[in-house]
Amino acid sequence: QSNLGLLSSEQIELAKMLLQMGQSHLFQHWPGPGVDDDEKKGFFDQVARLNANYPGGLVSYIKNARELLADSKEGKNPFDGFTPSVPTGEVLTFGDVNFMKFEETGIQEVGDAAFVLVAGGLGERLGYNGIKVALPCETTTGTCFLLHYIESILALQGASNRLRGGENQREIPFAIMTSDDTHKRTVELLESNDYFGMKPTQVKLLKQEKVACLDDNDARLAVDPHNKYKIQTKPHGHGDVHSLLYSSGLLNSWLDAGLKWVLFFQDTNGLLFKAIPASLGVSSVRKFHVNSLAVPRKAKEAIGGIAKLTHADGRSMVINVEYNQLDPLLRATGHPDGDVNDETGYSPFPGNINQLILELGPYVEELKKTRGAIKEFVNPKYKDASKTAFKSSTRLECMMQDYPKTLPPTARVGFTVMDTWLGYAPVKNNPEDAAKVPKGNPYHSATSGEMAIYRANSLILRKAGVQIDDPVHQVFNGQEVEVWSRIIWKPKWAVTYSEVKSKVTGNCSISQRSTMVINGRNIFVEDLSLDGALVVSSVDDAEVKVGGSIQNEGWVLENVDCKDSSVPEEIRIRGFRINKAEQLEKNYSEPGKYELEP
Ligand code: UGB
Repeated sequence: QSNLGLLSSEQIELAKMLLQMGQSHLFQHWPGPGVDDDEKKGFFDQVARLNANYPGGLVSYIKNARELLADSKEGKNPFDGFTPSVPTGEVLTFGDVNFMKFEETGIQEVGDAAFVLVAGGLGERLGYNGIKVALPCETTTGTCFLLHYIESILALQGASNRLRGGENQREIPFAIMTSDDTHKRTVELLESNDYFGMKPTQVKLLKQEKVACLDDNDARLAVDPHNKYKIQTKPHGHGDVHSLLYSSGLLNSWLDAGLKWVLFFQDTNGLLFKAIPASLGVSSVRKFHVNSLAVPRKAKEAIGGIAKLTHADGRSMVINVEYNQLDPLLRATGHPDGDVNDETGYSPFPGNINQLILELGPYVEELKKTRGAIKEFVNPKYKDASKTAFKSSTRLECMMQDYPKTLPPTARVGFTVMDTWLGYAPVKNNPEDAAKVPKGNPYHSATSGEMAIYRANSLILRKAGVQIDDPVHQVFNGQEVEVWSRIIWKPKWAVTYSEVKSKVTGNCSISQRSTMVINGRNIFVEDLSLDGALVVSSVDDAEVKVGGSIQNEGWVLENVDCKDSSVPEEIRIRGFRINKAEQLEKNYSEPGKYELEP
């Protein structure tokens, strides 16, 4: 107590609260008054922040932690009483009549949507030194994830506004959740690139705070090993996005502006926008309050499984079961082999890709009750079987896909499954770990993420009638991948499959070693035969017909060793660089009608 002499009344209240909550150890090694007074004040500033940033303050945090730690010690199954089964959802088949109808509806709806990117994670598994959204999603054009996301949202906005006509034009809001690990660099990336063409007022950054670490089962808060006047903190998880959207007032402002949908997505999926129009169409047609996007899942893949959980008392919900919990849950409920593939070669449970589409009205109603608090969990690593001590401090965590857990049974919770090639290719694993992924399971590396974009674009053009060569197999950073023609189009060229189809006509062919970059809205590919590299750019008012036979040395992929530190990190983590030997490059910067003939 004698240590607290110079403190304000607010700080004294915080100190009393900590003492009442069994946290006296935090003050144990404090010297007497007059020594380190600034540091002591700094300590209380941090306590005040931790207290303010958790619903119910530190008292609730410590109480919740004690309960969850006791359950964990007891080995209590969080799904106790629930039996998992495979739910049914909407299954999309790319390019069929249904798919195109859903896309059409999606474009009608997208002007009433807001997009939310969760980008507070450091990407420990990837081990990249920068922020993940600054990584190129592909190196043909060098477009980084954040630029790609913004271009995609602007292209959807353009498509929606063309449909709406002169009045009722929309600017689609874009919120980004950052953390102390990513905030500054995300702001710098946006500001140094003029927000990648978006209006700065369209973009809102919400920074999540870390939560206090816990040293033992009594939820004693951990002192920072490097500073005795600081509590050690760690990230609380992507689930924070809900409380931040609520407390920032953004959700209400979106509701007031007449918006209907909120679309959540993660930091490194270069394919995601290809499936957005159709999936939003599904939400609208099926009247889903919650729509989780999913892909076929390989057993033990590090993505959650979407399951229907039915309780002995009759309750049931469709929810993500996280990848580390699916196997024990299955084993505990009569599936002795746990998380395994069935005769299709995939897990029967669709894989959660953590893209969620929520209907705004019911979402706001629910958050009025919960203030965005999401069911938490704790995952301590115990020193031994007595489960009394931890190997290192732990903390409570929460996940954004657990939002439906508090919803009443009347809520319409559904999901939409699409082909992996169309919608999911995240960049999460470093080259060494990716090379160790069991054969047949996806690598989720920078290499596979980039190759997946070429593959998807090739398959889409193939479906639209372009003759595209089969891929070749190559090994980069110890990972064998399919290498398709390097075809890239900017989102403004086409946001739906029917738009792609309207822009490629006649007899077109593209060889496997070719590269094609389309950077313009009104570029029409007709009777093109490409064997080499072609880069076409145009302003919106220029209409360009691209055709004829083009042949040159093209752009060649050259192997790079992931350990070669003379090569920039963003290149060496993919194991190849592009040698731009020769290309036909055209830029139409004035309005008008043009024909590109070689
Ligand atoms: N993120 C934050 O914004 N804040 C945080 O505190 C933590 C993360 P990871 P994870 O689709 O591949 C998720 O680490 O959590 C952001 C799903 O839970 O990449 O292991 C972070 O920046 C899982 O069910 O993934 O697994 C990133 O954008 C499965 O769907 C996002 O949250 C898996 O993703 C995800 O963080 C997947």
